[in-house]
Amino acid sequence: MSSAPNSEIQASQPENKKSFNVIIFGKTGTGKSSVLNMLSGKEVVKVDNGVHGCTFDSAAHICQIQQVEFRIHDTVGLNEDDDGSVQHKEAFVKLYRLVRNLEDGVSLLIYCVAAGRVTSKEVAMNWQVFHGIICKGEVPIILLITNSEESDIDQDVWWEQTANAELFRNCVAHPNGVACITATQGGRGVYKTEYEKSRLKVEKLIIQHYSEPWRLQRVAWLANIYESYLVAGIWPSTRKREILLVEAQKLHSEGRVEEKEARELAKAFEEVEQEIGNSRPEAKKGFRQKFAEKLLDYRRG
Ligand SMILES: Nc1nc2c(ncn2[C@@H]2O[C@H](COP(=O)(O)OP(=O)(O)OP(=O)(O)O)[C@@H](O)[C@H]2O)c(=O)[nH]1
Ligand SMILES: [Mg+2]
Repeated sequence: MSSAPNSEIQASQPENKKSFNVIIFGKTGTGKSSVLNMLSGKEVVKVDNGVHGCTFDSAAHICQIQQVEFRIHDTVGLNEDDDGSVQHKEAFVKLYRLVRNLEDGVSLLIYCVAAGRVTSKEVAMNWQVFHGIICKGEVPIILLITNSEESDIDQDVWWEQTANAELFRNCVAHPNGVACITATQGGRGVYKTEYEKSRLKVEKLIIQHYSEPWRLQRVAWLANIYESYLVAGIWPSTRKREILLVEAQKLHSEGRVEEKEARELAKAFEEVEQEIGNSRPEAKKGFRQKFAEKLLDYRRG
């Protein structure tokens, strides 16, 4: 659905017409699906009040904003309190698959949190997972604070309030843009006005911050994923090996690496993982560097 033209928006738009991938992420129930519906102009995905999560698979819908086409992906919520559960692992694997399959790259991430309910643990985990897996600082992230309709303060003052900004700063989470929004029209449309304003705010942020698609080389990306979960400590070892093997095989079958290199890749990963698997988070952050060195050693014979 096209939005009304907004003269305030100054955006440099890439010339040729293509769609840009945008991924919405955040904890369960923070309004991710509602944001997608809001941008679509109709209910394209189900929203729910349930505490156990409503979206179980990612879904993508095309939204037209200011003549630019975006493919917006709704995702499964990652929750800090069921760390290690089957549900959590499955959610993680689904996100991993989604990103891996986006061959045409990612242009923007949208992080949803609910006003008044956001915790530092939630921010730390979600930010780390997405920042670590997907972009390593390369893909812009906008932060949407949903459920803002009840707040007495001027909506965008929320971010300026020390406690909130500090919560994000402490998690080393620096969004490129922030908006407080209402992502539901409410019963009998009580929030219709806030909802309409919110849609314009989100559209404006998307147009201002989306970038040319960013793709990570598979090998480097695999190292990123490893580093992220090592630091966050949220991936079970059997799953790690499974994914590592599948990825190494895929790289080989796609002709991106030689068979020898695929074997070296798997071996280097395993060795570095054993070396630093039980060490402290700071040491784990050196995973990619160690991995690169190890791989070089193998290549030198
Ligand atoms: N009051 C209020 N309710 C909202 C807002 N955004 C979403 N909701 C409601 O919150 C509930 C959860 O919204 P969803 O969009 O399903 O949240 P989600 O993040 O997709 O949830 P999962 O798919 O379970 O991860 C629904 O009942 C929405 O109507 C908002 O800004 N204000
Ligand atoms: Mg959902």
